Amino acid sequence: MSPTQTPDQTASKPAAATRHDWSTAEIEALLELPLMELLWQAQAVHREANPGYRVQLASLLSVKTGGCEEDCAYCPQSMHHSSDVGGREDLALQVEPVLERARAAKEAGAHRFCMGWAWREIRDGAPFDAMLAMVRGVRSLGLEACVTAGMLSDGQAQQLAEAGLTSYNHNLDTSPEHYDQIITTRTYAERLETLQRVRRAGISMCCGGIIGMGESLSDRASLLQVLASLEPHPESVPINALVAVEGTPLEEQPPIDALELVRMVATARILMPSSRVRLSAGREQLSREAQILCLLAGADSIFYGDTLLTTSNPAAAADRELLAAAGVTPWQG
Ligand code: SAM
Ligand code: DTB
Ligand code: SF4
Repeated sequence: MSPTQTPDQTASKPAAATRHDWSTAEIEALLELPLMELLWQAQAVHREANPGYRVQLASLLSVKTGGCEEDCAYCPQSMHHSSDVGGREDLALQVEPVLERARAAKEAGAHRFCMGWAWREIRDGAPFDAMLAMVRGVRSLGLEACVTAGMLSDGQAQQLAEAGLTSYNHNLDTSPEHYDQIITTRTYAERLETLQRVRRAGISMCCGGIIGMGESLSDRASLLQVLASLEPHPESVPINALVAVEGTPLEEQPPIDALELVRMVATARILMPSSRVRLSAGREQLSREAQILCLLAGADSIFYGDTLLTTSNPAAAADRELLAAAGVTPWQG
């Protein structure tokens, strides 16, 4: 970890007994537990790891939007899909407008500022230099900084660490078995290699996935098995429900039952006691009560602000009301 970084996890979190050897069968059994039993187990773990039930608010900004070479079936930003809005790069070289957004996010109560680039991989040059300046700027505001921008080299990871990057987001998205149904332009192994580069540079790892892409229960268990076998566990684990965007190959996917998301969150919490489990895309489709069940099941972070990357998210005021109704307190930036 670079000296300028803050750890993803707080000192108050106890080092709960963690395992990295969960089998897919054990995980599938957790996912299938009677809901009340699953929630009880998850709550016991969550309460020990996060006794104050604090929730992290992470704001998200798309710096480079669309025109991506990868063919991820869920993603509206792929150039392979008619949903693609084309390579909008208006912010990619403009550090100050991005920092303006970060300041506004902080003022609204965000604790982490996440920035996304619709790239297959980071390339050296002016946009990467701007990314480094954005990271330095976000950190100097006292916010955690997270970047998601595809694959990277060891040297680029090192430069991001030196700029003070808190966390790099790189999702595994689904199980190794289901992967080629979703993405054909890269492999699971490449994804894992990037994650190792992030780790080697001392940057926290943000890695999770999406449910609702036609995967089976055993695919969900298998994704969680890969995540839980990473040592240490990813410091943050985003659990997304597919936002089925028109023009993507998954546009016709039926919405998941909210309780499936509750089960996924609860199981992630049991497997990775000290990780931040982020209730991510798909919250707009959830009732207030379903979101509160996810918080009860162990989610301790949400995306905060009215847009994700290209799709919408609940309004900030609605989220403040949600947290107040649940009686949980956000981390202060
Ligand atoms: N290009 C980089 C990459 O793929 O790692 C960063 C940006 S990418 C949009 C970040 C993550 O957003 C994806 O890994 C995926 O998990 C999530 N995502 C993208 N589109 C989504 C959708 N329609 N529904 C839910 N999650 C989505
Ligand atoms: C993550 O797991 N989910 C966020 C963030 N990491 C980068 C992105 C969700 C994107 C949802 C679709 C969109 O807005 O384009
Ligand atoms: Fe590109 Fe990332 Fe979207 Fe895949 S998920 S198409 S890599 S922006």
